[in-house]
Amino acid sequence: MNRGETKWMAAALREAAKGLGDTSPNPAVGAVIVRKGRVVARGHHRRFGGPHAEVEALRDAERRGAPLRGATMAVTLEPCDHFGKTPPCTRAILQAGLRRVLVGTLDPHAIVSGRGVRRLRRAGVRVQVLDDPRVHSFYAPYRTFHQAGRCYVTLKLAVSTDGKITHRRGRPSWITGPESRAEVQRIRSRVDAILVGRRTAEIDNPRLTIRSPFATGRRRTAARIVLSGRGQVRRDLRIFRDGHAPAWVMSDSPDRLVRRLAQRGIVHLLVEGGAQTARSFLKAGLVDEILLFASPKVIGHGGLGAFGERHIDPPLSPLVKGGKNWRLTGEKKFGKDILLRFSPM
Ligand code: AOF
Ligand code: ZN
Repeated sequence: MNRGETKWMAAALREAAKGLGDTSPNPAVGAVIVRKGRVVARGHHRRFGGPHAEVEALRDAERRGAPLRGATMAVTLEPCDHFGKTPPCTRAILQAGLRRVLVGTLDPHAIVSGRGVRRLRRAGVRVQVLDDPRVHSFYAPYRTFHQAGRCYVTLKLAVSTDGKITHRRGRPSWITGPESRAEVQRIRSRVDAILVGRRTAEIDNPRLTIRSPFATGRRRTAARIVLSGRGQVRRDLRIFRDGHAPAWVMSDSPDRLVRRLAQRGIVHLLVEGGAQTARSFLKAGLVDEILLFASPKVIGHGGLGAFGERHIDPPLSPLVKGGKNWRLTGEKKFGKDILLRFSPM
C-alpha cells in the first residue's frame, strides 16, 4: 500500500464506522471515491436492507457533480455481486465507469466471497485487495459470525488498581470516571446485544441503554440480555419495564448462547459482567476481545474481585485464567482511567 491508498482506505473505514450498530447482520461498509488523488465523494451502508456503501458513494458523487468515469473507489469490503435486497454493487461500479477499485478485505460471506473481485477484473477494472490490517480487525465480528456461526464476544470490565470490580455486594458505586462511562456508551452503540448475569441485573438494576450523544441518529438499540442460569429473574427490573429496547432472559450455556444469538442475527455481543458471567465466558474460550477499564482507585478489603475471588486480585490475573493467552493490542486514556484492549494470542 502506498500512502495515498492507506489514506483513502482510512477514509473509507471512517465512513464504515458510522453504520456500526445499525446494519447487522449485514456488515458496516464504507466507500470513498477518489479523483486526481482527492476524495470527492463518500458513503456508507446506513441500515440493514438499505443501499450498500458503494451505491451511497456513487450517489454522493452525482449530487456533487463529480465526474465518475476513470475515478477510483476505495471500499472497505469486497463489492457484492448478487441480487439481494438491492442490485449488485459490481454492476453500479461498472455502469459508473470507475477504472480502479481498492478493496479493504474480501467478503467472508459465501454469497459474495471472491466473486465481486472476479466480476470487476473480468470487466477490465483494476482491482487491488489491500488486506489492510485495520480493516481486517474491523470485520472480526462479521468474520466470526460467518465462519464460526456464532456471535463475536467483547468482554468489558472495569477494575480498580487492586483488581476489584465493585465495593461490597449491593452497594453500587463508580470505579471508573465519567470519560470512561461515556466511552462505554459509544461501545454499546456499536454492538447488537448487551449481556449481564442475573446477579448484576438484580443488584445494579442497570438500564443498559445507549444514551446521548451516541443514541442520536441510531435506528435501533442493542438488545439487553440477562443470563439467568438456574433461578428466576425478578421481573420488576428496569430493563423489563422501560420499553427502550428488547429485553431477553436466556439460560443457555455460553457455548449455546453465542450460537443461538447468531441465529437471531446478533453479530456482536457485549458482555458487561458480573464476575461469574465474565468467568464463564472466559472459561468457555468464547471471549474474542477484552476491554479492561483500569481505574487508579483502590477499593480495598470487602470489594469483589474481578473474577469472583474475595482476595486481592491483580487486574491482569483474569487474563491468565481464561484458557487463552492474551496480548495487549491497544491502550487509550479516558480521564484518569486507562482502557486496555486484549486479544487472544
Ligand atoms: C457490499 N456493500 O455496503 C454491504 C455489503 O441483503 P443485501 O442485499 O443487503 O446483501 C447483504 C450482503 O451483502 C451481506 O451479507 C454482505 O455479504 C454484503 N454486504 N456488500 O457490497 C455493502 N453492506
Ligand atoms: Zn453491495
